[in-house]
Amino acid sequence: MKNENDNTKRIKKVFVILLVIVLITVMSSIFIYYLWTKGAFIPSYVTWRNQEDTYVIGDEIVDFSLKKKKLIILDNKTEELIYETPKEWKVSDYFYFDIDHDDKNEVVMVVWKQGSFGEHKPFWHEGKDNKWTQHIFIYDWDITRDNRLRAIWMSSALGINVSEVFTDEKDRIHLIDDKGEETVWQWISWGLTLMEVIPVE
Ligand SMILES: [Ca+2]
Repeated sequence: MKNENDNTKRIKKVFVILLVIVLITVMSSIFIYYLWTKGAFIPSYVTWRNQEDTYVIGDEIVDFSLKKKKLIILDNKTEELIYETPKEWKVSDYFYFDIDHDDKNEVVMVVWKQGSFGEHKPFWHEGKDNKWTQHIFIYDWDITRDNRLRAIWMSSALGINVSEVFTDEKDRIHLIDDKGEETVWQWISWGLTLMEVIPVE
């Protein structure tokens, strides 16, 4: 009789443990799904580029390095750090070309960051703005600044699931989204303007 009681107790114990495991798994899954729907994770379709380039800009020679989602710029001779992207940013790609046709190259970054509103969060948006969104930031090279970069155009959240970015001979930017649709953007008078949508074939 005692053995039977012991067995029943053991079965009950195992059942309770299993029930707790199942509950924890279900609750965790629901929580992770909730975070995912709120944009708390960077999607897997993003192509993260690693690249190193050396540029002669005016009298300076500088090394650009995009590694582990961070862009840094070093003085080529002294190896002194000139610029690094804030740790809150994830840089998927960058370009150095004349996007605004003024015969000087700009630094163009494709950046993932949390909080698309920045300083300008609307009053009706409650809670922390921690959704990951993609942005294109464009900078002039400004010798008067210690970190050389002077922002000239900072996009708000692109609203496109950008997987890949490239430029063309007309100094336009092509964005490929997660479905393969391509959009072509060009600097016309101020900022980037959508010029063309090339649907998936
Ligand atoms: Ca330019």
